[in-house]
Amino acid sequence: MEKIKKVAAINDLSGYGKCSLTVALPILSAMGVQCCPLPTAILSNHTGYDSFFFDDYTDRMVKYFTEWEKLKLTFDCIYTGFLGSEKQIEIVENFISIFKKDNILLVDPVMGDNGRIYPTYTDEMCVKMKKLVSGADIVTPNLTEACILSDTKFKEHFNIDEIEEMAMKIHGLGAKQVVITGIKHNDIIGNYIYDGIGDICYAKNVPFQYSGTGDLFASLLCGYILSGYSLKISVRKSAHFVYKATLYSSETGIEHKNGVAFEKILKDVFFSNENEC
Ligand code: PXL
Repeated sequence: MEKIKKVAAINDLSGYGKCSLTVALPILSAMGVQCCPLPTAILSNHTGYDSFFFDDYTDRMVKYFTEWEKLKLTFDCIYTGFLGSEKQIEIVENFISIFKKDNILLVDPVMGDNGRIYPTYTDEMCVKMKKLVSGADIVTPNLTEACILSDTKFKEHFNIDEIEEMAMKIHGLGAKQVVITGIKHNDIIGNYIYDGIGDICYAKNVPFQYSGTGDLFASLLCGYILSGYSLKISVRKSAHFVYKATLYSSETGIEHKNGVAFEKILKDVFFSNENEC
């Protein structure tokens, strides 16, 4: 019997708006992977709404994972997402120093989107995030985050040479495999992969944007990698599933900030065909 792989998912719990742990938990479970959440913050709803309750979990995180240490837990992957404070990034580094062995560290550097930094994110946190990224096996910035990590000024459109340059800079920080997500080009969307050699995977795009697609992509990528697929195939499969979920969301008229609707197609996660991209 194949053993169930475990992921330590360091991310926030937002009660409404579908992002972070409310995406990672169902997606990884559907993929046959156990998701063990380490909450970074508890929010009533994500920060894309005009108002939200935000309870920073920084002071409780060490006590929380000290119990995991006592239990001698091991993880096949450490997956980090939205981090709520500067100190918290240091705590995550501490967590990594204890739990990172020969397992995978996937850092989704959740800092912003569409050229804008999220309201809870400070400049100091951006600097600290670069340090966290330097130890990552896989890092999955969107274009906005790639600009921050590579000190590049954001603009709407980048050509492929400019994207490669950003990816090389992030790789230069120390991240082994860089996946820059959400490179829009008419009705297709690209994900640029760089691990010393550059490559781009295209998938179909839907001209609608939903919150949580970055978290959906990173959670899927984590699940596919742990299921034994190569990075490139995992990127293609993840991109295709995100396309299907976005299409479904747009067809059902969901408002973008209420989040990408993946629930009804969750069973398709294993039939996400990289060749259909
Ligand atoms: O989806 C990224 C994300 C994660 N967590 C919180 C957010 C956002 C994006 O708005 O607000 C709390």
